[in-house]
Amino acid sequence: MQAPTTTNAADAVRDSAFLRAARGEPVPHTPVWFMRQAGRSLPEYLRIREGVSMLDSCMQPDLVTEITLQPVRRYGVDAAIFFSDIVLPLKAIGVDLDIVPGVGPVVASPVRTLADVAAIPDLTPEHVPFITESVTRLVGELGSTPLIGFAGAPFTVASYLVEGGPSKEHAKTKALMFGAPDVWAALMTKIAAISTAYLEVQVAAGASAIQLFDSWAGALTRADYQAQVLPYSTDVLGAIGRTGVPRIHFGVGTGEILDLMGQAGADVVGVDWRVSLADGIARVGGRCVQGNLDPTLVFAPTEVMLERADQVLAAGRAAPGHIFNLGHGVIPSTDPDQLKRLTDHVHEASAR
Ligand code: 1CP
Repeated sequence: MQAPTTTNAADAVRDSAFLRAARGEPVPHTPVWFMRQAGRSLPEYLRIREGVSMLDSCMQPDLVTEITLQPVRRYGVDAAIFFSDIVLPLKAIGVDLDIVPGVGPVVASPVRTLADVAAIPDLTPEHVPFITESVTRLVGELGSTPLIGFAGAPFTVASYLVEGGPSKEHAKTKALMFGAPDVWAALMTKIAAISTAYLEVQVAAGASAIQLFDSWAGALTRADYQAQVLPYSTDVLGAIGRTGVPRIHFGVGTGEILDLMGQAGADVVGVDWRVSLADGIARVGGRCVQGNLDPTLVFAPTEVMLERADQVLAAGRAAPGHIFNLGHGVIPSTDPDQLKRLTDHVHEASAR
């Protein structure tokens, strides 16, 4: 009896609104999920994380499974995003780093030289058995709901490695890019291989789509993005393309480079809220899009939030496929009830 159940669930996932939209196929309703839907805006998340550090929680399959499922249960979103962090693969291969509460990822010895890059090992599945276990368990628990795996794109991960922590200007990272092209190329090549291997582990264990987060790519000029960053993200997306799962490519403040991000080979391009979705669709020409309600609209009166959601839905009809999302992650002080109302509204207003 086990085999037919598994097959039915796999068929239902393949036929889900989320994966249909990512492939540009007709959908019963516009699928919706929220970047950072698991995490600090949920009281059940805060409770389960009490006394467990962020990185430890990412390495415990029971916690990863529960935290990933929490927003699916609460909101009824069309996809789960795997609970982890973009620096987790670095931790797993032995880079000395921590996620400091209220700060973010902090790296003990920032990367500056070719020797620093050479000291970073490649990632193999043996480094991350807990990822394989967590994804396998989750796919079993999720039934017909697809699981999105994710990784950081080379530029965004490089920023943490070079700066040593969160940064607004990414000045040291860009200085390395401008001034030490050999170190830059070696570092970006190394991170691209790590992100690819990390995504391959998630897909092999059953993730049915992936998102490549290049959150800080909007800090670059078009020319620098095209010459110094795009080729490495293209390598990651190309490698994952061979697995057959849809690929989403997202960054913040990327209006000026959205067309280039589309050229990196993703099936779906994430649009942040600063660009109107209509403009975003025109810029990525012919690709599916994800987005892009301003994440602060959850703090507006509900009717205002829903009116703006309707505008996003209407604009999304011009794309071959549209996945509704916020234009960046859920803000921690967000009222979960607003996200529940938003999810229900997207489903009802877009039902065809
Ligand atoms: O203790 C805590 O709760 C720490 C907060 C936290 C959480 C809940 C961090 C630290 N990471 C995460 C989980 C996480 N990170 C997820 C899974 C949850 C979900 O989406 O539902 C994901 C997808 C990420 C990805 C991530 N981490 C990105 C890309 C997405 C984005 O928001 O742009 C980035 C840039 C990071 C780095 C990071 N990790 C944590 C923080 C606070 C940050 C940002 C720090 C900065 O401003 O540079």
